[in-house]
Amino acid sequence: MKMELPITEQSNSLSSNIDIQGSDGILRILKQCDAEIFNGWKQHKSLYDFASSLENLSIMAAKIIKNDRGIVVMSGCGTSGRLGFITARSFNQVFPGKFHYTIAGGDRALLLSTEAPEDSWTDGVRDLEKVSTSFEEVLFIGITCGLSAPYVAGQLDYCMKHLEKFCPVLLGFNPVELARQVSIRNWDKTFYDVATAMRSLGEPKCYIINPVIGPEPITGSSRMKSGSATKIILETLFILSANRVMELEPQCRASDIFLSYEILLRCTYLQSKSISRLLKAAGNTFCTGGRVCYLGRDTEGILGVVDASECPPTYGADYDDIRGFLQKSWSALRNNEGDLSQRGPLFNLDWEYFKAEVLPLLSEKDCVIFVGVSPNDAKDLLQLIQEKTCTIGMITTSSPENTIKDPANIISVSISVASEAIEALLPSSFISSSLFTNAASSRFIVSLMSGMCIKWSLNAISTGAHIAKGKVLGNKMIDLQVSNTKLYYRSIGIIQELTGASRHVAEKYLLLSIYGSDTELPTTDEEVLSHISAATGKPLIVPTAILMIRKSDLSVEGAREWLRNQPVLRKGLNNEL
Ligand code: F1P
Repeated sequence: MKMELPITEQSNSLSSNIDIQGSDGILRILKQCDAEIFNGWKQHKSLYDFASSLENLSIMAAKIIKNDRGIVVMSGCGTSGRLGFITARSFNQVFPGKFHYTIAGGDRALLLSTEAPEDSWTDGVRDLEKVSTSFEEVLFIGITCGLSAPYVAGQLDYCMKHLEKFCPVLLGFNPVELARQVSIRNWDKTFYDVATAMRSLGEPKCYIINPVIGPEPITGSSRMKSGSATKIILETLFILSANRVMELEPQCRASDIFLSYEILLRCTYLQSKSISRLLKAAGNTFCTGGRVCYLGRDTEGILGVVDASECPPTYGADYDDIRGFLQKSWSALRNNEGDLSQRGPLFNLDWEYFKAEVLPLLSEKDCVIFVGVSPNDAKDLLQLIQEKTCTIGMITTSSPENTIKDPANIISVSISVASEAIEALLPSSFISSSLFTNAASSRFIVSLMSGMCIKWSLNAISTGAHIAKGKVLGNKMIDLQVSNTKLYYRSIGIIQELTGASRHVAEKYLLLSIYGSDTELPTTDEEVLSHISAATGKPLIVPTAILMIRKSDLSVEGAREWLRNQPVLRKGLNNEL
């Protein structure tokens, strides 16, 4: 029997021709796909169906937050881990020291893709033990969009063995039946085994929050809709919990908070025209060999750094193609391991570093986008960048009455947030609480809201610019890094789908492309891990394999040469998919 593909790995019929759209068309498609976060997908339970589970969970979270020896730990791999980190960082402003995170590969993975540790269930257990050892009660939220990461599976399993201390929560976007059933190295369990064990235990011992939000606009790119839904769910949960800890009346409801995020989505796409101009500018930058730099500060700036960090694994981008810089750098991040800038140039995030090392290299083909920073906040830097004649963009959010006037020669995306969204996210009880002064509470909530709008805008720009560069065929990423088991098998699926080849043939050509030579190689679980290490860091592996199958007379070298001359694969295939 053929196994149904997990929904997070399926292709979205709304976006099947996204690669041949102009920037306005790309945005229209993204808007429709993002709407599925709230509308749901087919017969499955949607976000709103989880409102009461989240409200129950918020009672548990509030109890743990109130306990002097209780903490919340969020954990995940790649984007999921980064969003856990960002949420912990935000809510520590409300309840200092209560929110912790673990991420596969440690803090370097906040910036760089390090997918290999995602496959280690023992690393997950080790990291969880370390963070939780001195506490007596822990709410553990394991985030894995695909219900697939071994790192998270190990942690959830560990929690289930210690229910006297842990309340495990699985957050992801597939039904439990579609959790990953691939064996995990050195373990007798699969992700599916862990998820079904959690389901048998049931609430309130453990929670599974897994609304189905439909396939990603770029197949498998869970940084997009799944990442946004992760952010919405975590923030909703902790806004509810904060209300409970502070014993505020009236209590707000999860569905009201979801509704405000839904309004925020509309507010964001109401600016489609200006986002589209910025997307087009970033696309032109890529097509002429230029670079895109995000310059941001605080949470919005971190979202810029994260958006950029996801492009190398997703699109085979170079780290300098698109890069985020953050005012005050590592001290603004407030991460577990502190300042990592000594680890090499890619760990230098500071605006000062940008000014000294990047700015001198900029020219008219480059594009600099300020994220959450208004022209007045960066006057001097703005002027220096203007002198370099590069394209300048600026993404900000504001309440309707404070909308900034577009500065000359800048593509400005000013997302004006509707007051309805502010009201629901900022319940009156929150404002009048004694723990929170008015100004602090509204600043906090506004930063959550603008973060959401900024994430949607940046995802659209970086995705659209890579489409313009030819890194998407149909709606499939075709130049992904083959750097862990999930990505290895995803690559085989992409090759199969775009060539019609059998699984065996697709894997054969994948290996041919990795090793550059034509020998039959074994594909046992152990061997797959060594194929992954051989593939890690190598460019154009999947496009090379596709091309060799589609143009049967091409050698590996011939295919690589072909791609150097014509990076947009679909054009070279006469527009045929
Ligand atoms: C985790 C993840 C993704 C990343 C890539 C590899 O996925 O790191 O964030 O984009 O697909 O896997 P998941 O565990 O959240 O499904």
